[in-house]
Amino acid sequence: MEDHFLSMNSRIALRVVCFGTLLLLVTISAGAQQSTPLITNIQGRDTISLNGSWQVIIDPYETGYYDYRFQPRGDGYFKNTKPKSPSDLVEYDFDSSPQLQVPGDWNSQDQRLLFYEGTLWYKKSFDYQKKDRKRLFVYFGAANYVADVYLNGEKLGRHEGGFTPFDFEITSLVKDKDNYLVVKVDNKRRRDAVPTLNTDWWNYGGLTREVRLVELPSLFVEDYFLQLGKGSLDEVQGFVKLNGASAGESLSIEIPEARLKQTVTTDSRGLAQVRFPAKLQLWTPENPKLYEVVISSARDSIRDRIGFRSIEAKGPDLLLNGKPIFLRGISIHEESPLRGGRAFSDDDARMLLGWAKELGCNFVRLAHYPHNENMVRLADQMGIMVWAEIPVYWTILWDNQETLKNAQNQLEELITRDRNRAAVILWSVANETPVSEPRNAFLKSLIDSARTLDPTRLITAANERHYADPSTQVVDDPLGQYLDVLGCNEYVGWYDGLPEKADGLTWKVTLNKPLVVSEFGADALYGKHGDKGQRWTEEYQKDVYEHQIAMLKKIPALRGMSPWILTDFRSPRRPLPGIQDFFNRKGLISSRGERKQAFFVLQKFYRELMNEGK
Ligand code: GCB
Repeated sequence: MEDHFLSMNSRIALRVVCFGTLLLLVTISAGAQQSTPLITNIQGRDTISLNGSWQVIIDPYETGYYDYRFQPRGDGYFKNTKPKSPSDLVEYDFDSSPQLQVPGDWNSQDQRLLFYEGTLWYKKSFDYQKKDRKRLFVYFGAANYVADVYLNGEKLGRHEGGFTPFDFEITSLVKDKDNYLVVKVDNKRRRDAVPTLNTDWWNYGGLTREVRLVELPSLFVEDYFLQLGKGSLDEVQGFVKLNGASAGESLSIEIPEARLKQTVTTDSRGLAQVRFPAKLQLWTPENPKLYEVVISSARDSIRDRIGFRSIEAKGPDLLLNGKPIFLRGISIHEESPLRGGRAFSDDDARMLLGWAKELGCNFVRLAHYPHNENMVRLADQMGIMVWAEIPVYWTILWDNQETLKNAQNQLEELITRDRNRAAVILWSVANETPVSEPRNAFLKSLIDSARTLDPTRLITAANERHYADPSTQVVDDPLGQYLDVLGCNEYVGWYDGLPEKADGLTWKVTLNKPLVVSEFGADALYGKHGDKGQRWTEEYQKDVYEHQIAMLKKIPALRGMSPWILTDFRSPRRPLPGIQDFFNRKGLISSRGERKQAFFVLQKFYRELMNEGK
């Protein structure tokens, strides 16, 4: 299996998508070690969970990694060394160290770690019954932010980016007994990283999503992309990629309920193009129909539940399956208000999306980074359309090639993971980024990649707007020319004047494209009451929503909105004692699950829209 142990000096990832024309994107990422190609649909695989208690060592000085001359140590904590005799000096011991739960951020599990930004080592031991002709991978749902992964003292690789999955093949390293998997996770913020130093959310560190061992046959379905072709309502297009295969392997794609079966053959890269006519019940928010799809090769078979629908922008209209829609949305951070900390479980997803439904939403903006896969899968089942985004936020280093590569990689991992989900209609490449030539070029390059990786969905970004004169707001960010949908954040009534300022504003959108107001809002502490002119009260927040809704109704190109935000969330930028206490209080729901007055204002508006058939 040594030849499959792809990792060492460079990675060449081939992603080929056929939608009319054959597009070939070759990503060559240099770097000392890399993960193996991302495996799609881990949930559909035979896996062994490594979730649960892991031993941890807090290491703010990175003593487990560097020696006293600050050179990487050959005998770092990843060796899990034990003293061999009473005179041996070993200054750490995983087995008597404290434990943390995985999945889970470290900040919300130990009060001492609430503000911690640095390195923490995780260790999990396991036995494994090796199976003939099976390959074994270790899969991480996400680790924030840089993860260095070791098995039995050997380095598997490094992954950068806090919100996307990665995996490593461990077939040749795993033993029957006493394997030890060690992960160094470092969440120090860096100027050149994605996101950069400055954000408005908590920098939750650690193994924040699940960890699994994945058993696969020698030739296995690594990735697939099956959706209706762009603009089509009756043709499935895409590809299947067979890992370990060369030309001439036969694959079938079956949708049993629709009595459809298609056979295709791989090319020299193990890749098979797919295209077949299919009369299917289309996925809509009202009827989120998912079909069981079975992909089989001689030695592998995987099932998924996939919805089929089309999404297009035509002039200012958004068309779902050819029919105009309005996005009744809300923005959501990946935070579990009741438990505290990063959301990761099915229950978390059910709670957050359940609240969005209660509000009357058919759409959520999963801000400001890729949320966990459960969330997107549940949105698929519940009929909630999704805006998915990467953490290109505020002032990224636009001129830095490494930063761009990093953002590209996060985008590729997000799209690879989620492009079979009908719920996802929009990929967003950025949030509130300041206009400049280098920024435009950086984002244009991300937009191009997104289109290559997925030609079926619409591309957006949450941009800003400016004043042409004191009563005219203009949406004319130059990035708009490359986008399908114009996202725009504005805070009239909170950072920008008082609530009634909205009444006198006219909006101009220079391009003939759909506009989504991707943020507006105001902070309110649940239970704090007063005059509507008093900041931080529920009355003030409610007033902002009332004036905003009246203003938004008058924008002709408006095709959706995702106010900021469903629930209060932690942010180090929000220190005001007694009010914020390190929470951004723009939630319509408090950090204890209580609905604020503005919740009901938005709910009423969304009900009106629904009654109008929107
Ligand atoms: C924004 C950001 C969002 C912040 C929000 C706020 O424009 O996109 O991340 O949390 O404003 O509350 O200031």
